[in-house]
Parts: sequence; C-alpha cells; structure tokens
Amino acid sequence: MMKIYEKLNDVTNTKWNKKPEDCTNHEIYYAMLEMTNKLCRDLPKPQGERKLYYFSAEFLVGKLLSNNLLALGIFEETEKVLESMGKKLSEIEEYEPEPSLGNGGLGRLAACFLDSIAALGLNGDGVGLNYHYGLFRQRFVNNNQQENPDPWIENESWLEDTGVSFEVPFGGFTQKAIMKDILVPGAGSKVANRLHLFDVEEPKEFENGGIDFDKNDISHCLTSFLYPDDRYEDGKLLRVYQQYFMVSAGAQLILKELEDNGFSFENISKHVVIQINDTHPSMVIPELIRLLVEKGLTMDKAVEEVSKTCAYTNHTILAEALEKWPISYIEKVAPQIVPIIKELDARARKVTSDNSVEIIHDGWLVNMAHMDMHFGFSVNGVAYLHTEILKNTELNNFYKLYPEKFNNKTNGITFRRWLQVCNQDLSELITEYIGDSWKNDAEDLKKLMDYSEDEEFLNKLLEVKHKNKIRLKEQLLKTSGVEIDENSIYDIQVKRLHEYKRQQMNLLYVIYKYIKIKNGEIPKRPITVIFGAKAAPAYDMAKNIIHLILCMQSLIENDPSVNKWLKVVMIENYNVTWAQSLIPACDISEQISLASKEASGTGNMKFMANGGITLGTMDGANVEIAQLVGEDNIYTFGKSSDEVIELYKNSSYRAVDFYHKPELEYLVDFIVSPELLSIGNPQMLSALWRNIKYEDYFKALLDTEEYIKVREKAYEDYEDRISWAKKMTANIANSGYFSSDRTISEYNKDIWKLK
Ligand code: 26V
Repeated sequence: MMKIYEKLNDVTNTKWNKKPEDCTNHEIYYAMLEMTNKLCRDLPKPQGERKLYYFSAEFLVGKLLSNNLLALGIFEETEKVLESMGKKLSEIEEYEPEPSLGNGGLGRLAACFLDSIAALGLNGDGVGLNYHYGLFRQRFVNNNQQENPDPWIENESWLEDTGVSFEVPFGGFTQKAIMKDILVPGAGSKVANRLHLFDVEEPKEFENGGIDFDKNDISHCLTSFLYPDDRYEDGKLLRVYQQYFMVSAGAQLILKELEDNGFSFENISKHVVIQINDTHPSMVIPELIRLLVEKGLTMDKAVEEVSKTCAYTNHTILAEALEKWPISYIEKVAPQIVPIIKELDARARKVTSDNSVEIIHDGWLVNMAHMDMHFGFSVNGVAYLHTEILKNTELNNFYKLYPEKFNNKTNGITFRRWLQVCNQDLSELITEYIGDSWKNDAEDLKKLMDYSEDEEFLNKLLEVKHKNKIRLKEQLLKTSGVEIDENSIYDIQVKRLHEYKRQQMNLLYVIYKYIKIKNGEIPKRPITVIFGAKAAPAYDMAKNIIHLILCMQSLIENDPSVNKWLKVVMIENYNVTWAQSLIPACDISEQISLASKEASGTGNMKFMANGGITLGTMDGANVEIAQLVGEDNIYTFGKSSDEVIELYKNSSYRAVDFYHKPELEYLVDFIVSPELLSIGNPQMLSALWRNIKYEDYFKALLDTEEYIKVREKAYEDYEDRISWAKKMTANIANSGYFSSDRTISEYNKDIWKLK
C-alpha cells in the first residue's frame, strides 16, 4: 500500500492547510498532479551505455493523470481513496487540460511509443517543442470550423523546469532554447524517461482571438503553434525555424549527455540512436555533423558516425507531406548547415548517377526524406502494406540502392491508455474470464477465444458495450446538448480530415440513408453516425467537407420524419480525451481510406481492441486486422491498393463517369439540393459538389456503391446480437498484436539495440 491518502493530505495541507476531503475537485486535481509528479520524479532513469532519442514535431500525449497513476501502480488504490471521500477520478480529471501537441496519428503514435519505451525499461527520451497553443481549438460557427488558440499550460502542470538551455544559432541572431521536461513513468519497470520540450524564453501570450499572428516575430512566436499556416513564405520560414530550433537544441542535448557520461564524441554511434519521426526533424543530420566537426571530428568521420546514428520512419506517401525546403530558406534560418547539406548532396551523387535520388533538386530544393535515406541506417514504414508500397513503388529507387536499410514496423497502441484506462468495464470483464496477464502481455488476450461461444460471456460483453454507449450519450448531452439514442448503432469515423480518408464517402452513405428514410424505408434500428475531425486551417476542401457534415447534421436534426432513425453528430474539438470516450462506445469503426493512401492508421487498432467492428478498405493496418480476425469478423470493400496504384499510373479514373451512374448521381447532386443550399454556404457546397463530380482526386466515387452495400449488410448482421458479440470477441482477442510494446520491442531488436 502506498498510503495515498497520507500523501495527498501532505500536499493539500501544505498548499491550503486543508484535508483532502475538504478540497474542491479542482483543488484535488492540483494536489494529485503534484503528488503524482513527485512519485514520477523519484523513479530512477533507466541505465545503459546506449540511449535512444525519439525526435518528433508532435507528441499527442493526452491527459496524463490516469495514465501516470496506472504506470505507478496506484490507479486502483487512488480510485478507492477518492471514492471514500465521495469523489470520482473521472470527475477530477475533467480539470486536467489536454495538451494539443499533435495533429493526429503521427503524434499519438509518438506518445504511445514513449509509454512503451518506458514500460519496457528502455533508455529513451523524446525530443520535441513546447507549443503553447497547440494545433488549435476547434469551434463550429455557422456550420464551419473556426480555429482558436488552445492553451494548456497552467501555473501548475506536468512540465518541469530543468535549468538546462542551449543557444541555437539562427542566421543573424541566436535564440535561447529552454528545456522543459514531462516525466514518462514506465508501467511495471520502476523507471522514468523524459519528454524534452524546447521552448523560447519569452513566449508571446495570446488572448481568446484567432490563430493569426506575426510570423516574423520568431523569437516570441516560434513555439506558439504547431504547424502555423504555411501558405505564404513567412509561414513556411517559421516552420523551418521551428524545425531547426528543435533539432539544434536536441543535438546539443545529445552531446551534453555524451560528455556528462564521459563518452567520446568519436563513438557517438555506439552510445546514441536517433529516430527521426517523419521528415520534420531531418535537419538533425546536418546539424549533428556540424556540431561533431566543431568538436574536432573530421568531416568523413562525422558523416560516418551520424549515418550510423540516425534512423528514419516514413509515415505517408502523400506528396504534400514529404517535405522539400528551398535551400534559400535554410540559408536564411541556419546558414551554417547549408555547406553540409551541399556536401551530403555531393557525396550522394557519388553513390549513383540516378538523379531521382538527389538531395538537392535543380540546385535549389532540398528533399528532406532523401537526406534521411542516404544518411540514415534504417528506413521503415509503419504497416506491412505501406512498407511494401515504399519498397516497390514510392521509394523503389532508394530500395534498389540500399535494400538492407528498409524494414517494416507495424504501428501499435498502448493498451494501458486505450483499454485499461479508457474502458475499465471491459478490462474487468476480460480479467474476470482470463485473469490479468494480458495487462503485461496483450497477446494473452487470445485466451478470450475460449469464450467465443460462451453465451454468458457474450451477453456480458454486450452489456459492457451498452454501458459505454450510455456513458457517451451522457457526456454528449452534458457538453453539447445533443441527445443520442443508446439503442441505436454507433457508427464512428474519427481522424484528421483529409480527402484520402474519404469522410465525403461516409456522407454519401448518410445522404443515401436520409433519402431512403424520407421515402418510407425505415431501418430496423436507429443509426447514429458520429464524426470527429480537425481540418488543416489552409485546406479548403477539408473545410468544405466539415461544412457538409454540419449541414447534414442540422438538416436531419430538424426533420421529424427522419430524426428518430438517423442522426449525424460532429464532435467539436475532437482530441485524445474525446477518443477515450468514443472508442469504447463504438459499434462500427469506419476505416475507409482509398487503398494505398493510409500508411497504417492507429485508430483502427484502438476500436478493434474495444470491440468495435471495422468497416474498411484493404489499406494500411486494416490488412493486418483482416488477417488476424478472419473475414467473418470484419467488413471489407473497395478496390485494392494495386488496382488504385494502377489507376493513378494510367490516369484512367474519371470521376464524372462514376457520377453519371444512376446509383450515384442523385447522391452527389444532393450536396447542392435546395434543402442543403438553404442551410449551408452555396459556394462551399458547390465547390465540394464540383470537386467530387469532376475531380475527386482521392476517388471517393470509385468505391461508394460497394461501400453502401457492405454497410447495409453490417447493419443487418448487427441485429443478431449474439453473433455480433462473437465478432467483437474475435476482434478483442486478436488485437494483442497491435500493442505498442510489441512494436517497440521490434524497433529495439532491429534498429535501436538498446540494452
Ligand atoms: C501532414 C500535414 C499536412 C497538412 C499540414 C500539416 C501536416 C503535418 C504533418 C503531416 C504528415 C502527416 C503524416 C502522418 O500523420 N501520417 C500518419 O501517421 C500515422 C502513424 O504512423 C499513421 O497511422 C497514419 O496512417 C498516417 O497518415
């Protein structure tokens, strides 16, 4: 026993001269924050001659209180102590602000990885930036997305001052980088790692307004927002400032720690491994070379060592995300690394005469991923299919040059947050039947298959799902006044808004169903279609899609002939906290990207582990889900990735031909129907309509017909509750493969080689 009450009492007594039971929930939150952070601080750092630095522009850590209590092994005891005072942990946690330090899957993956690295007791820290206002807070105004600052740093927070800082040399001025830490306790390992977030000394304060600001005010605004609007040059330059700031401070930290440990810089690759998460941190390669040369290494030696230190993860094949920066920008931000990038380009040109793999294109454009692949020792994709596509098509020229560098690491999620914390009832049910070894090894969830025909278990499983659906209903009612029916099917698509993810195709189904119901074809059971998504502020088509979701929500809500049977709910400001209530309540998980475009997906894994049944294309990790659960336990549809790749190669997809099919035309045209035009913005709706009809770059219409059929079939199957519960069981039982503990063990075995 930890004597939690005494520890809490110490804090509340010192802080406010009160007993815990006399504190408000808000006070208890601060007291628990202080108590928990102290317990984390008391944990030793993992030992080892070799250390991982996970560099990432995003760490979407979510709320940390429950997670950290669980890692410290005091979650249940704390709950009991709070209960004895008439308090609930979930209510106290409402006072914890969620840091929005990420955009979506890439950032959440980094957070799951930190959790697993610590749980496995591995010596590895995260390196990133301390954005004060996050991505943005989303509000809906007139059926449109409005972006506001999303502050999360209070006087008392998980951030710790370290007293450590570095000078980052920008062209024309230096900027001090202050290092703040968030502690990362490992579940069961009794050690804690750190997430190092670098910050400027005097960050600008934003009031409640929008997210526009003076992008030239680098020294105050560098860490204001993640991904400032980069339509214009000042925004693009600010991105480069952010990236260089992060990697220069991170590289200096690495050298400081080498020195503190008495290791020689010559041996850096023996003691350090850097994982470059997407291309945002790629400048760490030239920066580290520069610093090592400053320390006395020859250029040859520095290049050789850094190449044995850095490993690159690719998270997407979408061209827009594979960063290329004009060398003139780098010249302005960090002129000292330009000669090194040129040197690396020259060296790469000696390896091959193939210009397609050059680092500097046409003498002016730096391809960050190319630098990573030439001067890193590992290149990995994030799901089996994605890695195959990288090897065989997108990065084939690099694969031919360096086949030994390529490897797959299928993504994973931490079951601690995504099952134990977010779905306590399901966790208890699982433990009641198979014991709790699954908490240490998620593969043990397989034991649940022994109960896949056990009606008592299956009924209990359905009851748990129902309870979670009621909980979500109550939360929605409280936060937004929207009322949903717990006996309806909860069909959920939550993820970044992007045309390739095809939220617009989901909407075409909603339109289909709306028209059917209007025509008197009532479904067997009401359907609740839930969306959650943020659109990048400069991505107009994504905003048009959000607009259509909100207009459909309003149209249906106000139509008494339909609203008993169909409901659309768009979650405002979807984030990790929302995900933790939505995922346990989900019946059907929409994973409907255009095949070949979703590198992996990780939401798909979270839904699976919580008994949501996937309705999806054979894309990303869906392919692996399908393989694990078997065809009876997933609904798949759509053209294969090979077929889609072929369509792009031949430019042979014509949206308008699909549009003219009688099954589709009336659905697409509904976007500009009088009903919708009277609710929404005609320009936005017509732009979306025109885009789908004439362009549809991500081929939503290609799979719509089949999608509608399969979705109808899933709804029909749902009515046989016991056989549905069997599908749920197969999904939960086979989800263990997607534990990020497994993913991290593979990274360690194949790439990092720590311990
Ligand atoms: C793209 C963009 C585009 C708009 C402006 C800001 C911005 C920032 C970053 C990116 C890169 C997106 C890369 C990404 O998030 N990939 C996702 O990575 C997940 C983790 O591996 C994976 O599960 C998802 O399939 C993949 O889309």
